Amino acid sequence: MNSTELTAKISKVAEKFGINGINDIETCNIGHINGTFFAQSDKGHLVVQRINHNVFKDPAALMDNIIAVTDHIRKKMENEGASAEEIERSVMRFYPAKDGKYYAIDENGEYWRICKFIEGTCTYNSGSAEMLYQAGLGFGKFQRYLSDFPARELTETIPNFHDTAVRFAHFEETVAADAFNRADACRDLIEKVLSYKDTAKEIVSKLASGEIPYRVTHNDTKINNVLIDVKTGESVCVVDLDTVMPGSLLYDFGDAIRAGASAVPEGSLEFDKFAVREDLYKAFYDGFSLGIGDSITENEKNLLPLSAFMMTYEVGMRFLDDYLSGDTYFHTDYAGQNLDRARGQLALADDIMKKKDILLAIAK
Ligand code: GN1
Ligand code: MG
Repeated sequence: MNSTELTAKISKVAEKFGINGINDIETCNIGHINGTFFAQSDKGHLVVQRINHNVFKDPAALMDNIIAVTDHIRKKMENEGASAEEIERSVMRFYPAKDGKYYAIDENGEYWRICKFIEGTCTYNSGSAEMLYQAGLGFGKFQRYLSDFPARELTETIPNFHDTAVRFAHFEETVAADAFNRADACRDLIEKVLSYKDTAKEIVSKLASGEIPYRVTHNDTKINNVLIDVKTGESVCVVDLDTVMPGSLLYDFGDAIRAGASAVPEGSLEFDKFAVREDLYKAFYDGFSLGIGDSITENEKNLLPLSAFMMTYEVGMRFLDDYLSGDTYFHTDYAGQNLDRARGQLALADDIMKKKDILLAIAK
């Protein structure tokens, strides 16, 4: 789409929300799932997103979740004495469409939503210890605000999202089918994934037995999902709320370590450089535990290093599964990108497993 076509497209979407004067559109290239655009308008700076409804089967329920969660956080902040201005900056604000729904469907059956752009903020794919600390604080606080949210009211936007055992079973089926004849090109990685069969069950079985509690969690805590104030470097707002669902604190901790505490970021082709950095792990842990308050249990604490392994392993397996399935889930920019992503993540997972004891000592 050229820029005139894009302006026409976004303008037409915005109209459904009663928003006019669209200009200055920028395409956001971060994220593997939704389509994201920034635009100026008569209502100010906006984030316009096309919801991937191949991934999110029920966009209406997804938006109900997001509105409920953001309303809840706003109320809690208000009760804690935060100013209206601070709340506006800290919590995502979505615009209703003309029909009152928080999404609109275009002529091609695509789902769109619009929220306010929070000025003076940016995101990082990787960062310094201070940045990791801030990201930890942001995600920790987010979980604390939702600690009394009635989980029953949330729709599971992607069933079994972090059920690593279910994902493992799916992976076995994908390998057996090998529908695109790609398995021979990556036997080493397939064997690696399969070698962790028993480990894959560990966290989900502890959740099922009640050894660790279910909580309302974010479930996609890449550090670029926290907006950072460009002037102060402080965390401002947690974004990408599509997967807020009942889960485990470990999912949020582990995924953030995977994405933020690696020596090289996801997507790097320097496969031998994937390694967990202990300083970044500690920084995230410090921020996260401060943000979440005293509710982290001893069992959860003991499982933090395993969670970092698990989330890295899980996404490595998901990338490889998608590669073997013909690249239908994660957006790719070149052939073989999901295989490359898998290679990096599985190398990182191995490194985390090797350093489990060192990482455990950090949180003690
Ligand atoms: C996807 O939303 P986005 O693109 O940041 C994925 C996450 C993965 C991540 C890997 C809904 O996140 O689970 O960890 O890619 N989101 C969904 O980069 O599947
Ligand atoms: Mg996401």
